[in-house]
Amino acid sequence: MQIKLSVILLLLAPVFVSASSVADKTSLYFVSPRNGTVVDNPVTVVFGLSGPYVIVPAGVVQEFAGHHHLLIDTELPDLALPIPNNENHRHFGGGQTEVVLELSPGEHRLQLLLGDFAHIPHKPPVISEPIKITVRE
Ligand SMILES: [Cu+2]
Repeated sequence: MQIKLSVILLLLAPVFVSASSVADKTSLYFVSPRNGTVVDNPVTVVFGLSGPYVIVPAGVVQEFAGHHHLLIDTELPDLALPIPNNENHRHFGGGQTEVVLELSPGEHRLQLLLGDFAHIPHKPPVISEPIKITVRE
């Protein structure tokens, strides 16, 4: 009985670890601008993604795939719900990997969050480190 249980656990283990290990191997980051930089309008923001996750348009149901969301001057939303769609939560459902923004002068916080076909963060979520930039007058 002990042996059978061990075998079952061994067989199940990869199923439990795969989603988190795939997320761990994935890196979501800003190619530009760099954290802490001072920039001029318009600001070209380039999204970087490396690892097993890939970018697909919204609506495409595919494992370890999603589309970019840019969070502007806001904290992370509820990760169990669809990401809000407003000025502070921009969706790139076409599969875009960059955007040109006009931002008000001053400091801004930017963060990237991947969402699935239904705009819901993955489990576990794929999130970038937040960056701070300063837009010149
Ligand atoms: Cu979305």
